[in-house]
Amino acid sequence: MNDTRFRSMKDLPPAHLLGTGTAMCSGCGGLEALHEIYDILGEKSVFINAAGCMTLLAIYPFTPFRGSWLYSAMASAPAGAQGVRDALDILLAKGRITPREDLTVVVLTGDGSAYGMGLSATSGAVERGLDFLYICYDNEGYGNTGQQSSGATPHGARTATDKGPLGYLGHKKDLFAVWAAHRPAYAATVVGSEPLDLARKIERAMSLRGPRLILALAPCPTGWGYDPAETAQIGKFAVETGVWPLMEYCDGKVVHTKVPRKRLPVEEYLKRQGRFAHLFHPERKEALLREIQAAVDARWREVEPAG
Ligand SMILES: Cc1ncc(C[n+]2csc(CCOP(=O)(O)OP(=O)(O)O)c2C)c(N)n1
Ligand code: SF4
Ligand SMILES: [Mg+2]
Repeated sequence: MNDTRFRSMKDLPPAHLLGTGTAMCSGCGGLEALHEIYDILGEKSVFINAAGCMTLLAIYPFTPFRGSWLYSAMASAPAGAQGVRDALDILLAKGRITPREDLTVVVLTGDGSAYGMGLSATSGAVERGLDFLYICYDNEGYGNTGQQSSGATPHGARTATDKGPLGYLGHKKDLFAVWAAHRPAYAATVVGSEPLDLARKIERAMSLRGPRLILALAPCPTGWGYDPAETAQIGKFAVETGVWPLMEYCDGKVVHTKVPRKRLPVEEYLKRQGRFAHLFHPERKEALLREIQAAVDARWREVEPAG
């Protein structure tokens, strides 16, 4: 709210997410995706934000959003969304607001909540058919507290809690598949560096009702160890190497929305990030590099035409 171009709230451009001059890192891929999403979603929305990096966007009583914003505990954002949706429905039923004044209920959460602490509340909300948009910006770790490993951390990545020679020994959970197994109204993966694909998916999600997931890869210069200027490039390499498949689920079917014509070696993505530097220095960890590549190849085997 420090932008001096605007003297009052009325001067603000419609549906634009303002910079706040807060503690967000430059080059934040989560913020890049959120900007793009909000430009389409607009101000007729109410955000329920699980504690994480994006919570730093708000400095009470201000937020950069022109709509409403609530902050929740890490595990509770979907439960908060249920309460807000119920309250809006009661206001509608009583005629205290018109359908035109209704708001889109949005959960905004990091991966620590989405893949872990908040998963049970999320599963319950999807099971109940809650009408909400669920945006997870996935920076693959507990970023706000120093990038500890989460259920979204990729195999082999070094984090604050996995500093050993092979990095994180676990495997990234497939949250998209977890959602799809719940048969939601919609689920999609996106990344800010593919804005057209992202925009189409947000528009599609907005045209539907019920539980809708937008899972955004969020390249994180601070936690992943790369120059903030390279965020868009890192996002593109995630897609071109096949590490981050762009896809959507609707009506029981999964569709890949962008299949790389010729997938690049996964190394092209890994070698640009400090969290994977131990795979290349002081000597190459060939077995682990092969294992990571093989997992990505196996993931794509059913999608790519043979030969
Ligand atoms: C129950 C609970 N444990 C720990 C914290 C401290 N905490 C605040 S933000 C955060 C990291 C959340 O990680 P994620 O959901 O991935 O969001 P990110 O910080 O990466 O944006 C943690 C651990 C908390 N708020 N609540
Ligand atoms: S730690 Fe990562 S996700 Fe969090 S604000 Fe910084 S760049 Fe964004
Ligand atoms: Mg995170």
